[in-house]
Parts: sequence; C-alpha cells; structure tokens
Amino acid sequence: MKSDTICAISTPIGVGGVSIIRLSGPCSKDIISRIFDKAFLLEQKPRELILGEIKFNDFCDQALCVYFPNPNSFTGEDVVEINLHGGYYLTKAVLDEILKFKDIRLAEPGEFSKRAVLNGKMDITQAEGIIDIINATSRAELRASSNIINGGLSNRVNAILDDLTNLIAEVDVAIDYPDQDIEYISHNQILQALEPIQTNITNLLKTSATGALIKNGVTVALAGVPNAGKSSLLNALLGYDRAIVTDVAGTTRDTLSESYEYNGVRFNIVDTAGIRNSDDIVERAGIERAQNTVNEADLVIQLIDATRPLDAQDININSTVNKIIVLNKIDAPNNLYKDLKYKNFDISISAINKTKIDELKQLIFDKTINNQILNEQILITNTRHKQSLEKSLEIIEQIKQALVANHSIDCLALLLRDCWLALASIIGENTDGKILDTIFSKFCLGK
Ligand SMILES: Nc1nc2c(ncn2[C@@H]2O[C@H](COP(=O)(O)OP(=O)(O)OP(=O)(O)O)[C@@H](O)[C@H]2O)c(=O)[nH]1
Ligand SMILES: [Mg+2]
Repeated sequence: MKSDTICAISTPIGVGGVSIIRLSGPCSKDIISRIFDKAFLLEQKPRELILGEIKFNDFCDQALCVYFPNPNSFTGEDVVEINLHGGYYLTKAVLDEILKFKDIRLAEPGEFSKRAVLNGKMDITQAEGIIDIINATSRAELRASSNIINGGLSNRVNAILDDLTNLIAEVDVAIDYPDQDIEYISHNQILQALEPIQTNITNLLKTSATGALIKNGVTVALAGVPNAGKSSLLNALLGYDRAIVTDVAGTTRDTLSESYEYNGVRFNIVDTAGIRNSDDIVERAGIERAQNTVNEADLVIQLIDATRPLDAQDININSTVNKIIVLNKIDAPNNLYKDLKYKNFDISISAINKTKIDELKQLIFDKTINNQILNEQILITNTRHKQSLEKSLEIIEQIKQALVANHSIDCLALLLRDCWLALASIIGENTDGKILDTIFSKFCLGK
C-alpha cells in the first residue's frame, strides 16, 4: 500500500529522561538525513541506535536515532525513531522543525498502528490488545491484553473459522456438483459439525462477563445508614485516609470513588452518603446519588452499625442486587452484636481497627470474580468482540432451525457464510473503513 510520511511524538507530553519522535513512511530516511549528522550510519546499521546530533538553525540536541527499513518495522514501512532529551519544549520544537519539511505531516491518533494492520503486520485484535495494554490498570488486564497481542484470540478465532470453512466447502460441493456420484453432506452431518463450533464460540463468550469486570474494574458500592462506618471502611480497604470520617451523621455528601487491586483485579470502591430521610437539600442530592450508585454497582456492601439497633433502612436494599452484609464496629464496648435479632451477616469487622479487612477483600473477590475464568488464557474484554461472537451464535441458531425445517442446501450455505463473516469481523476480515477508523481513533497520538 502506498502512503505518505507521518510523524508524531510517541512518548507522553511532559518532562522526562527521554522523549521519542517517530516517523513512518517513504520520506522518513530522507528527512532524518537532513537533520541528523550521523544519518549515513543509519542505513549501514539498521535497527541499531546511533548517537549523533540533531541540528537546526538555532539549536541542536544530542540524540539517539534508529532506522527500521521496510518491511521489518512496526508499521511495515520505513520507520525512524529519534530519542531526545525528554524536555517538553525541546521535543515540540524538534517536531515543529520536522513538520516544516514537505511530504510529511502529523500522524492521526493510532495511525502508526492502523498502518501496521493495513500492512499485515498484525490483525485488529492485536492492535486492540495494544490499546488495552497501554490503558491497563491492573495485573489481570495486563495479562488479558498481552495474551491478545500475542495472537491468542486470533488463533482461537482462526481455528473456529477453519472448521466453518471446511463445513462451507462440503456444503458447496453439494451445490456445485449436484449430479455427481459422490456422497453429499447430510443435514444431520451439518448439525453434528456445527456442535463443536457452537461450543467453542460459547466458551469464548462465557468469559465476557468476567472480561468486562477485568477491563472496567469491579464497582463496589458502600451503602448503609449514616455513621455505619462506610467512609472508615473505604479508608481501611484503601490502606490510607482518603475520606473524611467524623461522628457527625451525614458527613459524606457526594459519592467518592477510589480503587485498590486485589488478586490482580481492580476494585472501584464507591463511598456514598448515608441513606436516611433528610430535609437538607444537599444531603438529599447525595442520598439520590447513593441510591443510583447502589443500583449500578457490581456488588453492594451493606454496612450495619453494631452499636445501634437495626432499623428498616439497614436491610432494606433491593434483593436483586449482588450484596454482602457486613457488621461493623465489633470492637466497640457498647456493641449489641449478641442482642441483634438479625444474624445473617456475611462477615463482621472493625473498620477502625482494620480487623478482617483482608477476609472482606477476599469475600468481595469471591462474590464478583469467577476465578476459573480469570485464569483462562483468553478473556473477551472487548465489546466489539463480544457482539461478533453473539451475532455468530445467533446465526448458528438460525442454521439449526433451518436444518430442522429441512431448508434447501443453498439457504444453509448462505447462513453459514453469514456466520463466518460475523466471526471473521473479530480479526478484521472484511472490516469496513468506518469501523477501522473508530477503533484507531481510541489510540493515543504517536502509537
Ligand atoms: N468503634 C468503632 N467506631 C467506628 C468504626 N468504624 C467507624 N467508626 C466511627 O463511626 C463514626 C462514623 O464513621 P464514618 O466512617 O464517618 O461513617 P459513615 O458511614 O461514612 O457516615 P456518613 O458519611 O455520615 O454516612 C466515626 O466516629 C468513626 O470513628 C469501627 O469499626 N469501630
Ligand atoms: Mg461517610
């Protein structure tokens, strides 16, 4: 594919040890030869860092440059990378000078990766894995995205596509050579061949709920009456004092969200305003937010204050919500634990003394994460992949119905092709330009 030359700063904009400007395209080498005094060495020693000077009219900087001749580069094109001292102004000034040359322009977000895909250096899932690994905020997310970059998902999808291709080929024989003296595939055999295909797609799809939790983090809402100790528990879970704690009921007004990592998974804990009837307009707004948080959370921790009798508010929480009931303040000398009628607590803790906080973290983990799925090699973390898998399963159901209704082999062949296309869209086969643009627009500049 013929393309122009692009360039961008590939490191974060700011001050640091090193910053990198990347050029890709046919003019990369020519442009570097005009600004780098040791450019003649780049061609002699491709893929090696060469120390020299980048020079302009009124300033220069010591730089390490490297040249990756096409097709053995990230984009598959001629690529040059310039390592500069990591000054914000310096890097921007060098970029501005490079952009003064003709035949080079600033890259769009993700354009280097898009070129890598278009030049066959990787497929879309691998490019999406790169976005995910860059944005990863937990060990599990890192692991899931690195498995995708390594082609794990593409391999799984390609294996299913191979089975579908074989099936389509057998069906096509029956269509193309109807009068030959050969044994054609029967409706029953098509059904049998579809079973493992359906199972493999279903198994991938089964990982998507856990995959979404890994990607977005698990949202855990802390709910309970004022003074139950929600903010104290938030601080205990985080290991530092993030929220204000006082003995005034109604201290927390707005929701407050912070994260911690446990067993490699990110948990987003949301502290909320204590729920009670209030005339205070600000508190009422906070309570409304608390209720919305509870409805949207993956898990709710219903915190009960052991030093006061239970009231209706305490256990009054939507029963369809996934929740843990936690009794707090068991350290308090005046705790009523033994007298409380309701004993169905999942765990009793002291947020102040940090008693049983690790046990609570494990409980939160067990209630939300399927450990077996978490340890699977491939997790579906991307909504686009999930939708393609769902679509292909829908079509398999249609094929099964068509088989039962004894529909013509031509009709089956069409449905099988639709199924193939739905699945293949995951790895970018027949993906239209608009989808590609949407995917790559999520990348940062210079990637
Ligand atoms: N003894 C004891 N006191 C606690 C414990 N947890 C919280 N408290 C006390 O209970 C009071 C309220 O604690 P907070 O964490 O502010 O309670 P909250 O649920 O966030 O309260 P609101 O923000 O008003 O809804 C404070 O005086 C805390 O010191 C605990 O485990 N043991
Ligand atoms: Mg609070």
